[in-house]
Amino acid sequence: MSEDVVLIDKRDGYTVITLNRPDRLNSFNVAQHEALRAALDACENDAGCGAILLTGAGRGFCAGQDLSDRDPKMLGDNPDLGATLETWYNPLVRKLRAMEKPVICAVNGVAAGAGANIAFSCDIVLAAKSAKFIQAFSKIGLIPDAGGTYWLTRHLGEARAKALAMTAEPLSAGDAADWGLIWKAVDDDRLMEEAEKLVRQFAAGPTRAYALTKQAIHAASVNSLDEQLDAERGFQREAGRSDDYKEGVAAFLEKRPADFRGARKG
Ligand code: T3D
Repeated sequence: MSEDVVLIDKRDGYTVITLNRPDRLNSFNVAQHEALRAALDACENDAGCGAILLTGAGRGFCAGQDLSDRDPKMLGDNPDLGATLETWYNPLVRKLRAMEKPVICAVNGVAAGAGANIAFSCDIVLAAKSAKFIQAFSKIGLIPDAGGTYWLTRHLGEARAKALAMTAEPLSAGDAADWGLIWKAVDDDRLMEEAEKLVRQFAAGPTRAYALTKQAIHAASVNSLDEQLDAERGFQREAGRSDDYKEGVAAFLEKRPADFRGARKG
């Protein structure tokens, strides 16, 4: 039953995962959480999957939590939102960050609440120019979650983080790119083409080097320069032991395109 709330399209070397509850702007209910988790686990364990493309069906990317599951008239007592974060949103953000394969997010329309912050948890975010990012939480008496307070503060600084979180004003895709929250805003009709070009490039690339690059960049946000130089030494030592490194150098010297094995070889 949960399959069709998330569509999984395995292509040559990569997988496209589409959140698929368009009549609810792909907001999360438990079924969609379960299906997305299973899809990401499957990608993680699939030797033929070198990269992941996450997007949404219909006119939105994701409107965060499905609020019809939080209707006070149905629930009576307030739900324990700490528990739902612990069970669903926090593991999702951690999984996207820790995934050893690049995760590209194509934000096809509005991304609100946790939907915005899940997009920011991906490695590379492209957004349609018409898309908007909305920290909708304050409108319902909540704080930004799914890493929102982290992404906004890290990428934008306190002034913009607080204003976006407390006003819940929509941020255009263009401003999100100019402010460094996402990689690029692209014309709506070119979004999927651009995203697929990128994901195909990663699928044919040195998967282990990408994983180590992610880890190194994540470590940089807490390390001193000395610590980071030491971390780079360790990561580069590992990258330098890979067949993909040998192939990359050989291809350069032989003036031909590299034929990386990447995820296909583990
Ligand atoms: O609860 C926990 O577990 C804690 C975790 C919380 C994480 C969170 O994400 S909390 C924040 C939840 N999200 C929101 O507050 C956003 C709510 N949605 C909106 O503010 C607006 O829908 C948008 C600004 C995103 C888009 O506006 P618009 O005008 O383009 O579309 P719309 O007409 O509002 O929405 C279209 C339909 O989707 C509509 O249904 P209808 O009237 O056609 O039957 C609307 O009710 C539905 N929809 C949109 N967002 C949600 C939703 N239904 C349930 N939950 C939603 N989040």
